[in-house]
Amino acid sequence: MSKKTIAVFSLFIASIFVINNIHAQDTIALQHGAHRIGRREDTMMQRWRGYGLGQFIHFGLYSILGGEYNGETYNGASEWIRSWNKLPKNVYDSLYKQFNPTKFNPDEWAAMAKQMGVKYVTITTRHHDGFCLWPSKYSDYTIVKTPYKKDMIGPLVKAYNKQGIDVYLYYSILDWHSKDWRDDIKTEDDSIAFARFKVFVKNQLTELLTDYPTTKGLWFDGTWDKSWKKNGAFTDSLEQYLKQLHPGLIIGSRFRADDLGKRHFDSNGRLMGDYEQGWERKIPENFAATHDNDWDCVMTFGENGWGYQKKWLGHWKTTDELIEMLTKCVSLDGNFVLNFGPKSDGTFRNEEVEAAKQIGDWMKINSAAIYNTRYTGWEKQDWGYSTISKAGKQAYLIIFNIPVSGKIRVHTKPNQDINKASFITDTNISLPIESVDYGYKLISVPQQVYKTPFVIELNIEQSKQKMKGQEENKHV
Ligand code: H79
Repeated sequence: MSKKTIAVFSLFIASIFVINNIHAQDTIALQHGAHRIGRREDTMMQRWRGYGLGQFIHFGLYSILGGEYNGETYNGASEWIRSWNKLPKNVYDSLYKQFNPTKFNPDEWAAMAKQMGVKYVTITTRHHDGFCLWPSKYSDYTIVKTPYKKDMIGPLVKAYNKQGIDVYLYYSILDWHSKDWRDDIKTEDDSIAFARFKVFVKNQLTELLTDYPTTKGLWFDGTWDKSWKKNGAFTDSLEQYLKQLHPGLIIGSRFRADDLGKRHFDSNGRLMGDYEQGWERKIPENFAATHDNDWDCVMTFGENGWGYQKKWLGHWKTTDELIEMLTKCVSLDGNFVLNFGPKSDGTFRNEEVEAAKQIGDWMKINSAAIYNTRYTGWEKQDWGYSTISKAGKQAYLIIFNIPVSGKIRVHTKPNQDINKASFITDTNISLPIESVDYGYKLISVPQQVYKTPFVIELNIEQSKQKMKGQEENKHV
């Protein structure tokens, strides 16, 4: 061996030693931690990333009560009413005998979603009460036992798909109805019962993916209990099994636990799942808070409560508030998913119908700012939020707070210049652009009363060099 070969070989050995050491210092050895670092980049996940707007549907036995029992209103979320001690459990567990959504029309549901501009829908196949909206052969607590009798999931999947909307199935791991479900495993009996429950869950999930093959992903819930967290190896193998069964399947981070029972992020802080699924009724404050992960935010119209609620307790969000939330999510690389809780007859409350229509009317004009756009990386300004097309040629300023000056201040990245600014509603008319110190651009809009959030479209020119006047805003 020549001296040179020995030197190269020694360097190689040394580098392996260093790499291993870095890992040894940084990481906890895990068999069931994250299996991927960074985002999933396949076609299905890119499609997911481009959705922008989604719809959530909560429909089940709780829709009958609408958050009330015996003339009293339950103070919690309506789909949690079974856990209220003023409602006898056997009363809830007999509700299936009157579940009969005779006015349920899947084509109407899908048409409403299409008009609203949603690209994907997540439907509760089974909430925490364990009641199944599809005729599962593994359960005796399903739609088949109700006066309605017919499958609801199949027709919904078909109707939404016909409108070009992707379907995701919500499935809660919690099961208040099952004799085998446990919130913790403390005894041998618990262990035996929960082993049966795990087989049941695997069977039901296999059944759902087999019976509804166009399903794009599963939205899991109720995975926070100790029983599930103590089963990291099982949850990992189940996720891998589901993905093999259904290539391309999308599963968020609210599903499995690692070796040490950590959820969402493993014990080394790495995301487990295809996107971060922790943003329930809340939105990241800024891009740093997303840790550069894919994510979606699921949101209610009211303060809390996902199933139909007869009386609304607290604030009901206006269309402009919802559009602002949608825009904020998309500007931070997330999707916004708005929840609907249909009434037990299968129709939607008027407020939801009206809001869906208004959002759809806005989307018809402005959806280029929402679909297939991403985080601009630009300095956040007080007037609203910015998004940019995948190819980076068009950027969008979604304006909620118009400055008194009528000047919209923008700071692009150093290699981006703005060729043209116009209202998205009329790209033939150019708005004046003025370059000022420290790389800012001021876009002037007519000073008038704007009644709805509006969008300014920018044509962006990308260059390898810094544009003139875009030096960093350094302190002197
Ligand atoms: O389906 C909707 C809600 O019913 C469901 N997720 C949305 C999409 C949901 N269930 N529970 N939660 C949301 C909040 C969970 C709260 C928790 Fe706890 C606090 C879980 C663990 C601590 C509630 C209190 C459950 C156990 C103790």
